[in-house]
Formats: sequence, structure tokens, C-alpha cells
Amino acid sequence: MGSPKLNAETDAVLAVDVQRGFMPGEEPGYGELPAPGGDRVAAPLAALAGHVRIFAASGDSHPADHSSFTAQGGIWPVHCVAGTPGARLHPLIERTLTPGWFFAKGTTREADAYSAFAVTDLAERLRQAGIRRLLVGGLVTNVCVLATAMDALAAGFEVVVLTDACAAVQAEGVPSETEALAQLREAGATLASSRELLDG
Ligand code: VGL
Ligand code: ZN
Repeated sequence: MGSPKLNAETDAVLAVDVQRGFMPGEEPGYGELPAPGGDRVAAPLAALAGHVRIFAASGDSHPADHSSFTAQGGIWPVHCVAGTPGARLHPLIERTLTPGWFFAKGTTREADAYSAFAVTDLAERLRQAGIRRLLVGGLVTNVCVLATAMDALAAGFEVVVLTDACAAVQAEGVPSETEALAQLREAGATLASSRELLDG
């Protein structure tokens, strides 16, 4: 297992779906499918930005009749529809993102894509950039962070899951946050807080 010490050359941050729709709040777009504490994950992610070369982000960008929505027989309320406020990244992530490193997913009606690797060239891009380890956080721990971090491990990257930069939802048919983190640890991810990394 790699030490949690930061390496500016070979580490990248991957902010998974830090979008208004997954955060509690009253303003436009917030509260569609809110993870309690979801508005608190942006700051610890952004705090790592000065220590890595690449700050990548993914986001749900669903059509209005996406198959994962309850009206279509799916399990989720309408969330993160492309072009609506709910799909926008948290402003801090928007400002911190490395230009060209945003990856949209869930863009077609039929296919859900919980993992940021599923329908993108993210793995290729990271390899070409010489990235070996991903510092992963975002929303939500037990769905898209889980799927993304699992795929990152399967693709051969080292993975640190940032425990203070994740938030979960409770829903039927998805693992609890505790189960999700246990799965990730068993698959080879390191669990650490952004503080631990920064204090290195
Ligand atoms: C997510 C539920 C539905 C996520 C996306 O980003 O974790 N969760 N779509
Ligand atoms: Zn979604």
C-alpha cells in the first residue's frame, strides 16, 4: 500500500459528482437528491488542489427522462438534468477544476453510469498524464464514489478515498456508507482524511 504522503507529480484529485443536486439547500438546483453533509465535501477536496497537478471532476448530466428516475421506473428522484442548476458543480469545485478535466456521465437515457470511468476516456487521460494515484471524494459515497473508486482500482490506479470529503445517501438497493467503505478497503483502497494527507 502506498504511503498517504502527497506526490505532486503522480497524484490527482478526482471530485466525483460534487453537484448542487446532491447537496442539501434551498437555492436553485440544490436538494434534488441530497446527501446529508453533501455541501461540506467541496472544501476538503479544494484544499488538496495546490498539491496535485490535476484536479479532475465528474458530473451526472442526465436527460430529463433518464431511466434511473422514478417516473421511468428507476429508483432515483429527478436529479442533475443536463443544463439545469442541479447539474452544476459546487462553485468551489468549478473554480478549482483543471481546465479540460471535467467528465460528464449518465448522458444517455438508457445507460446509467455510476462510475466516472464507465463511458469516458478518464483512465487513458490519467495514464497519459503520468498519474498513478487518485485522491477520490465527492457524492455520493455509496453509489458513484464507490463505483468510481472500484473502477480506478481495477484500472490499476492506487486509490485514496477521502473520508472527510464524501457524503452518502440512504436508499434501497445500495450499500450503506459503512459497507461501501469496507468494500473499498477490501479492494485495496486506502481510507484517509484530507487533513492526514496535508499533514503528511
Ligand atoms: C449518484 C445516485 C444517482 C451519485 C448518481 O453521483 O452518487 N447517485 N445518480
Ligand atoms: Zn444520477
